[in-house]
This record gives sequence, structure tokens and C-alpha cells, in this order.
Amino acid sequence: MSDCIFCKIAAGEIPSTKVYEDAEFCAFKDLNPQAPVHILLIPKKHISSLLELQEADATLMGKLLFRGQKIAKEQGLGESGVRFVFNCKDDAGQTVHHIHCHILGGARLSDSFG
Ligand code: DGP
Repeated sequence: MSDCIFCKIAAGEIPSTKVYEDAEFCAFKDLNPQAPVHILLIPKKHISSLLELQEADATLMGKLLFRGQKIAKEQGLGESGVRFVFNCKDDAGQTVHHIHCHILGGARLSDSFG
């Protein structure tokens, strides 16, 4: 999608600090970190949010979750703990409309969901 900032990051058109990349996914450090480790993991395919996911995307998203597990462990969060978050649409605070998994950890995180 031509005006999507995460598509541009995936394509290397906008700089980011990437921690992982392959043909289908990339992961990069959040510009505005909310925890000592805050990584965004995306599929390169443009999907607006989890709410727009199609049955045909199920394998892709299964692979994304498994990749998220690997990245979390590589970041040293495998024992201490990690939070995986998908914000979807306005009430959840989604600001970038390209599906992304927040990978958060490195400190005791707030219990708040509000
Ligand atoms: P969300 O609220 O779930 O849509 O989170 C979007 C996140 O994306 C937010 O934590 C900030 C981050 N972000 C926005 N623009 C950029 C960018 O250009 N580069 C990077 N690395 N992160 C960005």
C-alpha cells in the first residue's frame, strides 16, 4: 500500500532499526518505546488490522506468532516474560493501520488494560 508507513519500512524506504527480516516479515524497534524492549513485528503483506484478517492469512499469521516467540527469546525475554499486543482500530489506540504485533518486555509491565 503506497501511503502506509509500515509498508515503507518493510521496503526499506523509511529507515528503522530492524532486528529481523525475511521475505514475509520484518521486525524493528518502536520509535516510541513503552518498555526497555519494544519491537514491532509485521507481515510485509499489507493487512489493516487483525479485524481484517482473512482465512487465507491464517498460515502467515501462525508463522508471525512463531517468529514473535523466537524474537522474544532472542531478546532475552523467554524466562522473564513478554507481552504480545495487537491494537485494532480506534478504541484500542491503533495509529498505524498495518497489522503489527507489539513485543514488550525487559521490565515488570503495568497490569492495566485501560
Ligand atoms: P499502534 O498504536 O498499535 O498503532 O502502534 C503503532 C506504533 O508504531 C507506535 O508505538 C509508534 C510506532 N511507530 C509509528 N511510526 C513509526 C515509525 O516511523 N518508525 C518506527 N520504528 N515506529 C513507528
